[in-house]
Amino acid sequence: EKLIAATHNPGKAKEISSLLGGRFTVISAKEAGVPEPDETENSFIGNAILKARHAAMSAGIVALADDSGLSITALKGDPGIYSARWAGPDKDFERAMEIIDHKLLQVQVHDSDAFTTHAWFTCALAVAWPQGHAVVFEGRIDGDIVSPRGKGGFGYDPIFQPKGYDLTFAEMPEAQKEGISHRHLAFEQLGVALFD
Ligand code: ITT
Repeated sequence: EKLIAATHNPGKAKEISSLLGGRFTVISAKEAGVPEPDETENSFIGNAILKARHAAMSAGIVALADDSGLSITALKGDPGIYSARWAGPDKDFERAMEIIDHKLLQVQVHDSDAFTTHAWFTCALAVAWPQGHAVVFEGRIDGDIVSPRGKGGFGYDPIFQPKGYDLTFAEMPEAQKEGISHRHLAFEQLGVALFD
């Protein structure tokens, strides 16, 4: 069975293929000729459905989309749904992580009561059919913002240390991150609903 992975993010695409575990013939959005839609919704769930539906309706094949991001408690949930946008058009996540560091320092200095290193990753996964129907599942993992460590993964992985672990996502072997991540948790929900 064919399925479009409606993402233009190679780090995500790799994790999605691996989490699907060979169950589908995965076609990338690029291969399917699906352009990137504007993410105009104001929630992970809304944007996941928007992306999946846009891909499925334009290509005529079932599509899976992932909308995800890092929410930081001391920054009132930022960058959240703006996680990709904070890296700018050049997708410069080193810069985005510096911005986060800078903002957290400001909170630490000016509003120490609001300071905490607590953060969480969210992943909303939507599956849409060419007729427009869609379902959506969400996974979340809590952790702490730390100084960048590790070279694996993508995006904000170097500064996120999940609760109960000594390693950041970027320090973990791929399989370890894949066994606990927000994306894994969302896939677990999807698996129970659609495949089991
Ligand atoms: P698509 O919309 O094409 O899928 P995108 O990168 O724009 O790609 P999002 O709008 O969902 O996707 O942005 C999510 C951002 O959150 C992503 O660019 C990462 O920087 C970050 N992110 C999500 N999951 C992550 C993970 O597992 N590890 C590190 N960063 C992650």
